[in-house]
Amino acid sequence: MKSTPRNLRLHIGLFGRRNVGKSSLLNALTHQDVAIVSATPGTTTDPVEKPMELLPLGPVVFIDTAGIDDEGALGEQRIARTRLALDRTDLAILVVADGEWGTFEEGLLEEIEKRGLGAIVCFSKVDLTAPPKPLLDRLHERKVEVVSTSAETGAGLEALRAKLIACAPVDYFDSRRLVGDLVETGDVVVLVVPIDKEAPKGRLILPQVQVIRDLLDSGAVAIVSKEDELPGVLRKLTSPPRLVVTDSQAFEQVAVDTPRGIHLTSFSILFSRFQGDLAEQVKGAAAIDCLQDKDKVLVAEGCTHHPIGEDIGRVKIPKWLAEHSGASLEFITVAGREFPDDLSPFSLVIHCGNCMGNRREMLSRIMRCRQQGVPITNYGLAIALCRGILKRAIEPFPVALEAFKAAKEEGETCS
Ligand SMILES: Nc1nc2c(ncn2[C@@H]2O[C@H](COP(=O)(O)OP(=O)(O)OP(=O)(O)O)[C@@H](O)[C@H]2O)c(=O)[nH]1
Ligand SMILES: [Mg+2]
Repeated sequence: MKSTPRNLRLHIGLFGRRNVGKSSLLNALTHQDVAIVSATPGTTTDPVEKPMELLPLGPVVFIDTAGIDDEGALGEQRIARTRLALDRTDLAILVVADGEWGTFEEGLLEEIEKRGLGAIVCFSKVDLTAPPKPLLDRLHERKVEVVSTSAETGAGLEALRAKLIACAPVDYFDSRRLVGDLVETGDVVVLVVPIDKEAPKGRLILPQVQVIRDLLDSGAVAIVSKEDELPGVLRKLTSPPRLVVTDSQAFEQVAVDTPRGIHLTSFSILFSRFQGDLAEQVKGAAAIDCLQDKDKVLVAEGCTHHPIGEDIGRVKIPKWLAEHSGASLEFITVAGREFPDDLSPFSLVIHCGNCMGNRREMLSRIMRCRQQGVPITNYGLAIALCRGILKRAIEPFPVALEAFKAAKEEGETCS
């Protein structure tokens, strides 16, 4: 799989005075020692760029800048370089420590807003000092997004992640590819589409159409086949296809008919990656193996009228889950905009593929689950897990495969 080009990554800039904890915040958010931290003001002298996967947003670049309240000639050069970093920024975090807010912060916030960038004011080091109430009120009145964090204790980091989702520019969510980034011009991809009684009359469903369109946009060739015809299609091809994508419900048969050397995945997995967070939702699928009697499972449908057969969320998934887990489970279904704030009663959330929905909303839901420690997966991933084929279906996505293996190891004790 090709990595995401830098220009498609969301660029998140960390700005603020010297020593306010910008580099510490970056390290805490990413769980890595990416940037040098010290008590000496002016530690970061040049902007540092770090491309990475920030769950659940996806590929981002963090720009850790030099603190810009410097004086003198050297300070001016630093200020100039830090301002240049604003040019590459999609979303700015303005870090403030000790409630210190003056013309410097005002100027920076104005500049960020003037450029039409998303802005989050982050009060850092809250383990030492709480942000002053009058300042909080003022920022609130101006509708500025505010969050309080401590890199030391980890407080507020999840809230900051949630704000990053809420404030990321719309085009970031539109720039992702469904499947086109997995193929090259001329590649052949076989799509397996069962035509059963649930298939709508006379047409394909939207996720299938979107996959075909995205393949065409990449110059790839899409062959569409029912599951019974797949072995014949594979025999007729002079070289193996780049990828086979199947409807989750036909996965078992398709897995048998597709030789091991060929990458195989499902429409739901492509949609989890495109609309949600595949690694997180794969971890959620692994949690199915930990379900116990009397556990409550929330089934969330994005549409009030689900296009793929009425009963998948209400009948089939509950049946398969009960069969697989052997537990007597209680299912609660919600649809459309409805999604509970309090997820604590639930042991698992199973969401539809969200093919009609918006990614920001899906990520916010995933985020809410993460914050409350409730695993979340989607229909197709849950089906694949119940049928023992999830691992193969995520082989084309190494990050998700690693997340799954780690979750399975962790879940062995099901604590
Ligand atoms: N108690 C506490 N100390 C913190 C926190 N975050 C950072 N610090 C300390 O504050 C000092 C400065 O942190 P840095 O992360 O280097 O700050 P910076 O904004 O990157 O500084 P420059 O690169 O010099 O502009 C270090 O001594 C950190 O250990 C926090 O949340 N709590
Ligand atoms: Mg620094």
